[in-house]
Amino acid sequence: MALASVFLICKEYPLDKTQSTIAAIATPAGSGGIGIIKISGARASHIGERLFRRVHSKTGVRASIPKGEWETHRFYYGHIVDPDTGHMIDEVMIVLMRGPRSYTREDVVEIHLHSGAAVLRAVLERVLESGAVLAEPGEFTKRAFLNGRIDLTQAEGIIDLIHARTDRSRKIAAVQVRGKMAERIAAIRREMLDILAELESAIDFPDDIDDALDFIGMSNRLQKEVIHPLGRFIEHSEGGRLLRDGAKVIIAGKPNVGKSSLMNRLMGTERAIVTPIPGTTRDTIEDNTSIQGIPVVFTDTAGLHETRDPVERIGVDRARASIQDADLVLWVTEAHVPITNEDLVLVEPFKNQKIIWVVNKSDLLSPSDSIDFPKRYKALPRLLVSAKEDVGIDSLKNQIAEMCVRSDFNTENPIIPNLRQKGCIEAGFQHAKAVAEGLKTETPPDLLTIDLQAALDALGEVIGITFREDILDRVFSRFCIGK
Ligand SMILES: Nc1nc2c(ncn2[C@@H]2O[C@H](COP(=O)(O)OP(=O)(O)O)[C@@H](O)[C@H]2O)c(=O)[nH]1
Ligand SMILES: [Mg+2]
Repeated sequence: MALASVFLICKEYPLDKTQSTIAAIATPAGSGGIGIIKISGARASHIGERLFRRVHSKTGVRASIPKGEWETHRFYYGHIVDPDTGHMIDEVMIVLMRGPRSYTREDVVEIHLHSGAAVLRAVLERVLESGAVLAEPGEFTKRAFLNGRIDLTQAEGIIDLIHARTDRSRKIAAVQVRGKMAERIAAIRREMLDILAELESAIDFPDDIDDALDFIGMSNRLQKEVIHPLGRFIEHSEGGRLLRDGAKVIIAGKPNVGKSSLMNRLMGTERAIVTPIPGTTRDTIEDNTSIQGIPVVFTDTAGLHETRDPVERIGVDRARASIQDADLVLWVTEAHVPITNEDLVLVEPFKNQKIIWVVNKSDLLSPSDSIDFPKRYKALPRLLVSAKEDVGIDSLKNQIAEMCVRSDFNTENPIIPNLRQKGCIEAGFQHAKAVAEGLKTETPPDLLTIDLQAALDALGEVIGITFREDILDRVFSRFCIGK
């Protein structure tokens, strides 16, 4: 049994013991307080020994640490030297983390230097000369995955954590890094494996099928323990995408209604140019911000109208295109100008999208005025604001946040699949549904096991029990070098 499981691990995590030792600068480019060079692999400690000299604090005597005397997880103070000349390159702290107690589970050496491009480059060159190769983007994390320290969802969580722009996105990523997603998927798979075992025993002992198999019970179990939770994952992934990538909110309307002014108000900057001249904004302008912890990408667009000016026409076409793939459209009109048929013609093509009708320039409305709103658009959420006087902008932000993320969306302890994971989960969901249907109609067990196995494989791909090399490449290429 022990031997069999070892074999399984080797098959699933093809570990090449001869694989190269990798190195990279792990801190961002530019000058900073410190810069870190990270080395991982079998030659890491050898490289450390070759380049590092300990400096005795009292006598100032410099000496390399004898082979085998490096204590793991301990910082040493000293110099990195050019091994050919013995000249000091930088004053450093160095630490060796012997595998498997390291990020990659291999021996890892970190050199903490005085940052600065020239110093870092000089030391990295010596490290490479000493037998390391330059790491590819995400290669340290890829090794952590291949060596079984983390599963694929944790690796993806690490990327999301690095890229998280808001507190909510950070929390979602942290849940993945802790392995919560993998735990849930593994629990669902265990349930499926139980059912698979029952079906298989029925195939092995066909005479006992009627006595042994509780088709309806199995179908119910599948529904409750597998199909339902997978369905919840799929439902949540849309909210997750918004929290990860940011909601695309497009500000659109006729020329001169105050779109650019509104953009500036929502961003809190003077990003877009505002003038009384219609047609000032000719191209779309994009900027990132966050509202109540939700990352939002606002796009200001050229005013929609018929125009013969070719440059303006391109702007108008772009505006229309970005409206099409918006998560939310802020349709802006003016409070003191009656809504006309032209407005309705313009808004018609995207009436099926999420829209907030923003009635701007409320400051030009006298208290006795009322806005005559077209009947068929009365159901749309609408708000009266003044971009100029900063009136109603907070309510607008609340409305935007509410419409971007569903209110029943629990961001306290969220497990939300990303697009890749969602694809695998959907495949697992469909196969599991086919099995549940088949169980109800007493389909022969051998046919059911095919679908069940396909569902298991799809879920295995989520956590990386089964994986394809091209998928791994795609996942890890999203990292920066040095992670
Ligand atoms: N009175 C008033 N004028 C505004 C308001 N918002 C924008 N404007 C003015 O309307 C004109 C056009 O504004 P702009 O933001 O460039 O509109 P856009 O063409 O839709 O981008 C400028 O003169 C702005 O100062 C508002 O809330 N109240
Ligand atoms: Mg404008």
